[in-house]
Amino acid sequence: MTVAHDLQPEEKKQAIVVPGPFDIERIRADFPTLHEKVHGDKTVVYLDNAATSQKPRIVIDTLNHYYTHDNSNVHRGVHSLSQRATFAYERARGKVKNFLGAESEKEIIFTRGTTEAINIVAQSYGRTFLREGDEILISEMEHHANIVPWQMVRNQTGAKLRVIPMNDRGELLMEDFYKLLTKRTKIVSFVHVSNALGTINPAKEIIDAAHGVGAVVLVDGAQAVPHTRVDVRELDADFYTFSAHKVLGPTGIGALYGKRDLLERTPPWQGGGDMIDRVTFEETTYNDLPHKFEAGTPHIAGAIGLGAAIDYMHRIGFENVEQQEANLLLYGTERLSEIEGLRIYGTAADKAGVLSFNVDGIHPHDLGSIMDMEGIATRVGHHCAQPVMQHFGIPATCRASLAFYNNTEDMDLFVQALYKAIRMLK
Ligand code: 7TS
Repeated sequence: MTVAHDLQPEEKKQAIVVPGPFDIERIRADFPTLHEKVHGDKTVVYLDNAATSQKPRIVIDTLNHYYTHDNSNVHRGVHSLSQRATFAYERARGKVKNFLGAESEKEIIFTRGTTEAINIVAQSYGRTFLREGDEILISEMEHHANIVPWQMVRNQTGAKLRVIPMNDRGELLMEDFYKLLTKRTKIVSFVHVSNALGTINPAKEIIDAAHGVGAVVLVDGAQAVPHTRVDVRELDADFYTFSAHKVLGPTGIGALYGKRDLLERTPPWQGGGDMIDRVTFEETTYNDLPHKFEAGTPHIAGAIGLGAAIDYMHRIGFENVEQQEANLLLYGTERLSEIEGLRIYGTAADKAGVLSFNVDGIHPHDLGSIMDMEGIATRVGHHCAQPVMQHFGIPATCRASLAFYNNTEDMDLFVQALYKAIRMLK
């Protein structure tokens, strides 16, 4: 029986929130950090959402509630607090399952984030099944988290790493993809939405083609799930990964989705508590899915906080998220295009809310620092996608990345600060 005391704060609130039309100011009021001041009296204009999102009050309250009322270890206590913690943790898994459109909770592994999820697949699935001469296919626009783990497993197994090139708009060259895809291709691992360019890749087409040659497909969804509804069964992805902190949740938690039969066939990654069935000094048998892949005490509060974040995203609604971000992207692109000597990197036909750019003769770090003095939070650097920078022959870009809680005023303040920085630096 659920008593009122057991309710997580997001559920109490859910009971009284009536979904209404998209009211940006009311939404912004839910995010305390959007009202923070920096450099004295400058209110933060947060345009670094691809690095991490801000957190709504309900997520912060949920973490607080868990540590205040339910804190205990999961899966091992007969006592009430442990049962409450286990209930909340496993319920969060159910929310992730629904969020991704998975068939079963057994297919949802909690990880530290996208990076850990990809490493698990590379080291457990990849290292077990790859043979010398097999090929792993990734793309030119991958985050380092979807490059380095494959290089490591390549070195361990003798497999080869192949790369799908892109054009100067930041679109994958699909003709080259089809040429690279052969019977030797065993794993295709690609980014759903590029963090450095904003490109939305044709995921379904890539997955279907990869399945045509018998390859297994991992999709790095770190930049997709904050902006669009994802359905892993519709996509037919074999593995799908994301990080909670980019979609309103806490850091240190994320998820790996894997098709059940694949996860069943894949050996565990780490050994320890929770992932075992029976242990003797001679041998160990492993726990059922998903626990087989969750050795040790997990980030319990983080998972519950992610559940609250998912509930919040559902209340906003992905139609609203997509509409708001598309409007801001269009507006931002137009305003930036008016600036002399400014080049936008990433102009794909299908694009998410990322504006990566440079201004002739100015180092992006200088732009970023001066804009910060005005309260504008952008990202400067290679965005952990150095091959993208190499493609364009540049060391870095300045990147403004959007979320549904940004508004037109944010874009105006950003562009105004950019003009000021250019005047100072030219
Ligand atoms: N994949 C993509 C596409 C990403 O954008 C990121 C993080 C990761 C993987 C790694 O995620 P993590 O949560 O495991 O660290 N991207 C960025 C970024 O664009 N700026 O900072 C982090």
